[in-house]
Amino acid sequence: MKICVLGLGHIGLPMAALFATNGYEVVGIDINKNIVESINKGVAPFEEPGLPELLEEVIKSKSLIAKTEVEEADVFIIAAPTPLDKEMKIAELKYVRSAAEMTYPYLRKDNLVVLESTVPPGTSKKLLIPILERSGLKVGKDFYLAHCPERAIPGNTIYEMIHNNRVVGGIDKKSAELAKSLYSCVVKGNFYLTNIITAEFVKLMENTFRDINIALANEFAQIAEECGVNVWEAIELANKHPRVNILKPGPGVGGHCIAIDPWFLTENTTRCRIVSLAREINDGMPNHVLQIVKRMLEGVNDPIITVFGVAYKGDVDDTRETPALKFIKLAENEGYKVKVHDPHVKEFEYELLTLEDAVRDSDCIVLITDHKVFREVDPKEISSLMRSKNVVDTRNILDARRWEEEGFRVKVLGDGMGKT
Ligand code: SAJ
Repeated sequence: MKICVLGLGHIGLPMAALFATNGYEVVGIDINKNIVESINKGVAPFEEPGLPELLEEVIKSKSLIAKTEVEEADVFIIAAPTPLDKEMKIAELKYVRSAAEMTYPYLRKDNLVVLESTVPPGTSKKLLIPILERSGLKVGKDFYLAHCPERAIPGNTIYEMIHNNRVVGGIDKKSAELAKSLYSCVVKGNFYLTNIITAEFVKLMENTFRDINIALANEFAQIAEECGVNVWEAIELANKHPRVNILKPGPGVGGHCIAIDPWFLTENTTRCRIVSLAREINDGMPNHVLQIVKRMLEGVNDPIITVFGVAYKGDVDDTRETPALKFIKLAENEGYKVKVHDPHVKEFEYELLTLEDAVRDSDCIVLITDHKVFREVDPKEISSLMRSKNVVDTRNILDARRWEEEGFRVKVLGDGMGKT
């Protein structure tokens, strides 16, 4: 059986490699020539644990080949990105549209098309089917269509692709069954079959649920600061309740999913209230962090600050929708000079400096990303380089006492018991 995977990003590439290692002939398609070249050399174009080894194996065995043009296959999997139009807060579906347009000339009787990309409810029916039927084939009669949204988390993608449960929505029962049997050679989790729009909706509900719960944690952090409570301790205690599981506050929500998918729900209805509010609270966090920094640096002339971490979360190199960017831009608008350090990230809108260069003459370290390496930074080694010794820890990962012993003033987001 031959599978054509369209879109070799964070989801498409690992999925293509997993199919390839499980006996399928896989052709991966991407419009970006550099990505295609890199994959064919066996080099993963982004950081993901386990992917380099997997890729090396399937490229060597030729079970996966990357190309820029679609070709005939038994199955087409569309894993194109669905970014957010930031001004309008609606899904930008041009990549899904163009993947469908690239597919339909090669569509043959009894083919299966699977949409993996996260989309607003109704997209498969309203956008995808009319394009695919330009082939002259009828969905449900001549070809099959399913939506099989991915739930794997960046940083643990390979494991989760294999072990997570999958919701599969079919345009009809046969389509869902075919998609299930295709994925079951890779996926060890359970399958739950439904119709196509429900599958689209479920995926958005999952990520919206998470966004709202992070917003709640962020609101608790702000209330705790005003009430003189340490929110981290309070959350730990509240979570001892058998039915409570509060998430962690932080500098905002980033990544390609949680910060975006809730808008795919709001664009389809006038009834979203809590969903939009959660987005607003989470998007307000970089500004809240800046207010903390401002209070710490009151009276400092020409302040220089150092941002620790621009990846959207710990131990990944991914900066998509990172709250760090908004924080940096707001800080610059405030007149601060901002220096950036992130040992995981290779490319960013701002120059990435070594630890020493980033902290030299700085007045404050603002820890945005919970990379493990930041826990290991020795305050003793950098304290003499800094102009004034201040740290804002938005993830509560530093050993505050150790930093304070070196003369640093430390403020932890959500800690209303702190001294500043
Ligand atoms: N965050 C917090 N507090 C928390 C948890 C996360 O502030 O307690 C922040 C993170 O720092 C990050 C953002 O939220 O900026 C999102 O991180 P995440 O770890 O929740 O999720 P992603 O975007 O890396 O991956 C998610 C996964 N969702 C989860 O529910 C864990 C994954 O299951 C989805 O499949 C994926 O999005 C996707 O593709 O939709």
